Amino acid sequence: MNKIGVLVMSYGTPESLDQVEAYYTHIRRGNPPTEEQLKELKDRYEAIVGGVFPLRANTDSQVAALQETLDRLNPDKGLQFVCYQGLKHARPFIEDGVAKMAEDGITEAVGIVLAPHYSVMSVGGYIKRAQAKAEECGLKMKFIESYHLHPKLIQAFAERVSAKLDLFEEAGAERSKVKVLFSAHSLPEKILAMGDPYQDQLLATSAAVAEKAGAGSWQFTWQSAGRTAVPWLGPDILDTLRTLSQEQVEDVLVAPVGFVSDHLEILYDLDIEAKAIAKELDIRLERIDSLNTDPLYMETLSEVILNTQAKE
Ligand code: FEC
Repeated sequence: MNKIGVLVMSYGTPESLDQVEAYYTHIRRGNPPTEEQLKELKDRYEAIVGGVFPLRANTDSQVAALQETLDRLNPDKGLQFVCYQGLKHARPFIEDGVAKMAEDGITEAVGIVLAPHYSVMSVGGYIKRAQAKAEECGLKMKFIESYHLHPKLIQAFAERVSAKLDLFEEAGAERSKVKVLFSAHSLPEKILAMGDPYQDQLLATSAAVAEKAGAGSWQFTWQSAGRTAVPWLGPDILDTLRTLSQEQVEDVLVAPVGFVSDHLEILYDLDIEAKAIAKELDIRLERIDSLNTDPLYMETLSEVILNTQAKE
């Protein structure tokens, strides 16, 4: 049977607290963090890790669920799609995943990132590394750059927004007055001058989800900006909450559409940090559930992967 490799790429996370330093050093392109920076990051992990680092387990589950969905949806029974993991900042690294495919005799593969929106600084970086390794291994690879408006992805996010709006209503809030705050990981501001599509794609996803979910009032905000000297895209969610409080907004639903699973940037930056600020401001802040292995998300990924073959 003909096999097509699927390189499923994700951010990666440490597997234990003593791996945090190496992980952080990798994110910082080989520059080790200061003691203070390391402690600050370890403290954040300690606040969310219940024995296992959530992103580790979630990426495993997503890849397993994607494999099952591909097996089910693939109409060509003479062709098998085989998933491999390739992580940006932890093992198995992107290069390890590509090398493993080559070792297993795979000659053609598709690369996809567990992040729906393209930026040269995010998905572009994953693709560049996978492509370089694929060339070295003599593997032919195609890449999916974004899937931010796939109808099933929009449906999955919209169902989550709508379910949480129902809860606000049950608690006595006026549905149309709940502010839906779409969010995504910030990036350095310089991407705008580079004509990067990241911001526009995120706004397009937000508008489509808001429309489908019938959200009366929504806006977009950034979150999780890096701790570096360069300016990052804003406003940050913490500032946005302060502004909303001044505008007498009492109910806020955050929908982090730039992320697809539970991890530090959701479980700490939103569930702990943003919630604490909201509490101070007397705002009721809720968050939509993450997609994780939502069948609609798995079908989104499968359909875009299968489509790469149909176009030939
Ligand atoms: O749960 C976990 O262990 C990992 C959570 C995690 C995800 C994630 C996703 C994205 N990042 C993106 C961009 C940057 C840029 C820098 C940067 C730094 C960090 C640090 C940690 C971290 N990121 Fe991350 N990111 C996650 C975790 N990220 C930890 C280092 C400490 C800190 O700044 O908080 C800055 C690098 C530099 O110093 O130059 C840029 C983007 C995404 C969303 C797309 C994707 O998933 O790839 C963009 C999850």
